[in-house]
Amino acid sequence: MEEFLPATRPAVMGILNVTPDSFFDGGRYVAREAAVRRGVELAEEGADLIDVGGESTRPGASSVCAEEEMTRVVGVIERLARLVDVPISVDTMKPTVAAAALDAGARIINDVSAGRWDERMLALAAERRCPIVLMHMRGTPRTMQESPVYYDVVGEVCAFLASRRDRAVALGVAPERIVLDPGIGFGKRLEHNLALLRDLPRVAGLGCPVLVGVSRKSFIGEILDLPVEERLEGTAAAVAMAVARGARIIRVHDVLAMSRVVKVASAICEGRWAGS
Ligand code: HH2
Repeated sequence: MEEFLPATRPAVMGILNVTPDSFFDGGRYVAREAAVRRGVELAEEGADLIDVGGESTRPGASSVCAEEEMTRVVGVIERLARLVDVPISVDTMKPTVAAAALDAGARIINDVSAGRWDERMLALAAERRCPIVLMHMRGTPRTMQESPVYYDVVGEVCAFLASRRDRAVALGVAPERIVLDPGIGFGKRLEHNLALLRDLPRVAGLGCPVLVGVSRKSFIGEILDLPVEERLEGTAAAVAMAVARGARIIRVHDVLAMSRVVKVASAICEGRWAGS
């Protein structure tokens, strides 16, 4: 995965949801042209990676069949891969969608089920020798917010991620191609999300690059009592803290603003910056 990450700071992954129902950008980029234009804009804003998704994973979202998901993402990835020099990841739990996306030019798989939805995803990553993001989630998007209970959320998430990493390695994925993600907002209450961000160094201690997705999520809305459109500053605070605690990839909607946040937070932590 290192080949896709900047040497001096964490990477900024721009979100491109080709869906009618995503919690922030749902419906904005359903038309292929609009999605491709947004992808180019994300690249121009400074995205190091672009994550293209065709199925919303917001709490309670209903699932989409593989054919529909493919129709949404494959054409967009094909066009975008020709237009921008930014590696594209595909945000999907379905190996058939991931395979078609890789054929169309995506280079990374982002599986929020960590290969539990369909374990053939791990075999696919092994076969294609591509990096894969393994994320922690309780249950499925439909059920994940039904009273999540943990005794030790950080310990349980770390144990889950370690076991999914080991499973991926057993199925042939090279350890250096694995990225781990604590799954902020996926089957977690506010206190669980805060504990995971506070104790992020324990997740990073598993030895793989860590991806964190906090962008405009509801835990920020709960703290500030603000709707999704007004969570930019809260996102900035969470991004800066995630950088300080060892995140290597930050997944965000607002690439221009958050890449500035990442650069300053990282310069403070590392004492170096681009050009230093
Ligand atoms: N969060 C979302 C979707 N995919 N992937 C990873 N690895 N980590 C995340 O935290 C993550 C993710 C949810 O955000 P978004 O894509 O904006 O919304 P939706 O699922 O409604 O499309």
